[in-house]
Amino acid sequence: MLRYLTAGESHGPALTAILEGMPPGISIAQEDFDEILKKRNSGYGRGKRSQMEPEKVEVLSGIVNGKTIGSPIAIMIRNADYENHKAYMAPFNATNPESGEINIPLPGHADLAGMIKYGFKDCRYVRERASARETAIRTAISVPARNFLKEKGITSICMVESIGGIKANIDIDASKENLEKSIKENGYDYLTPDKNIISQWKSLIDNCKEKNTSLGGSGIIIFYGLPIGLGNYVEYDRRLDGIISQSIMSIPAIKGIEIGNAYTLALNRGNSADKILFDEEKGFYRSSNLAGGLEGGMTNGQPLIIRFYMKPLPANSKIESVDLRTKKAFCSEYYRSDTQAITAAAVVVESVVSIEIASALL
Ligand code: EPS
Repeated sequence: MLRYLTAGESHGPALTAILEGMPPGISIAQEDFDEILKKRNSGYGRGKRSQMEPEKVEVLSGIVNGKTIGSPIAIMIRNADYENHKAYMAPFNATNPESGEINIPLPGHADLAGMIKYGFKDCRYVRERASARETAIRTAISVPARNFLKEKGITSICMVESIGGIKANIDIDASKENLEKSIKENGYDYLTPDKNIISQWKSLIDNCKEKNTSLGGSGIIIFYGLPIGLGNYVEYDRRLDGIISQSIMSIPAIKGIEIGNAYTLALNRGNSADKILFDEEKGFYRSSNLAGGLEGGMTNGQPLIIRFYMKPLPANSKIESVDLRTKKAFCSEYYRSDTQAITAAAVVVESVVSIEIASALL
């Protein structure tokens, strides 16, 4: 079984992670980290912060000469923006701690509940750790798991399905090769196989950027090549659908997930299960995949199909809040943000699920 922890504040010196349980002998290259982090950071409509971070992974342990050695893997990404926040984020002898105070809790963020929970007098420390910046290191620490899965013939794709209510036309039953090819051709900016949607998404993003608002959306992740029986039905906490859901719902701004055709099935009356068929050549097989590859908490040999739903990010202008010092109504102010981060979220969802699938496989 794999387990991992991350540490790091958004504007602190660095993000770090330790992954324990990877077997020895898995090939890993520096470029594997570079490529996946570039993909996470590339979406059209990402904010200034993502452009200022070089996202260079430093491997501190567990990988020697391009292969895992079975011991815990520790990695680090330094935050370039720390230089601009040192006055209040330095671990010792901060020169101006008060200058970092955040006194208007941002609605939609962890700010208010977090500061009350810990008894902080402002929101800085909550904002720093609750920030989606943390998902950079979660993406990076998925690389050993991704490479392990690839060696076992398990691959995945991630894509954006909708931005701001404008939905792409995606045939999820198309071959993996075709989907992958179209996504690649359309580029990391949009991460979608539907070329025709891009101009609409672009004008929507440009429009929202001008107004300092942000867009919600949804994405699809598909895993191929999974054997039958990953996960378990015998105990609630070993059901793979539950494990996967937790990992996805822990990503900031993700408010819902769907496995297979769940939301459509919920409207159905009568049986909506995928028939079990048998053929000498194929063995047991299914002619449909409404269940999205999971039945009874286990993989059933079909592609695993996951959708995630992300809310707009809250750092937009003028949401009603309260000034913590005066307790008077005070609108939150615009703070630099991502106009859309659904492209990034798609990569992050694929990353956290890769770790859980690798863990189940082990
Ligand atoms: C985030 C706020 C923004 C985002 C950040 C998540 O950062 P900053 O506060 O520095 O402007 O850019 O996401 C990332 C830095 C990232 O790498 O994805 C938040 O408050 O959650």
